[in-house]
Amino acid sequence: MPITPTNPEEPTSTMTIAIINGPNLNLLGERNPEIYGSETLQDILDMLRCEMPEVSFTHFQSNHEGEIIDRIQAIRKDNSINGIVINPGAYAHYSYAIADALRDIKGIKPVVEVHISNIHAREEFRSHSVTAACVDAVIAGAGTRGYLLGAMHVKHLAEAQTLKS
Ligand code: CA2
Repeated sequence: MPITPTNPEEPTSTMTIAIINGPNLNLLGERNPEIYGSETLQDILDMLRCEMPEVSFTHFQSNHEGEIIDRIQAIRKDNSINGIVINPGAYAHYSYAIADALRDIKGIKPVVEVHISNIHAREEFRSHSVTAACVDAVIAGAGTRGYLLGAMHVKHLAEAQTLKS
């Protein structure tokens, strides 16, 4: 974690968490409020920045599998990013390629998978996540607050990792 030397007597460390959202999540807030609520991705980011002002957040959304994999690979190499909160969207249910990319970062940087809806209480195909085994924790059904819970857990794991190193 980089140390920002503001006051040499009180060094403050900057933690950066990357938020990744998969396909169709750019439509949040526009349709299906009964399942996904009425907040947009921008509302979620504003909430994260308001609730965790000590953390810096980056955001990436894509409807394309390869772009999500490229982003995960870039974060693995980027020393300024401490961990990831990812909602892989429907890719969670079948993308072995994203699962492989997440498996490659596992143990190096903390990753929490978030689903806004309770995927276990919906259609059968949604109840299995192939990416879940490749991350540190999964939060499903907590609504958009799941991103905050995920970010808090990533922060906790990243701090624990720093203490060990
Ligand atoms: O519950 C979640 O967060 C999901 O990851 C959302 C995915 C879905 O395929 C997963 O099974 C569960 C899809 C998000 C689609 O979001 C839309 C929002 C508004 C309008 C259309 C789609």
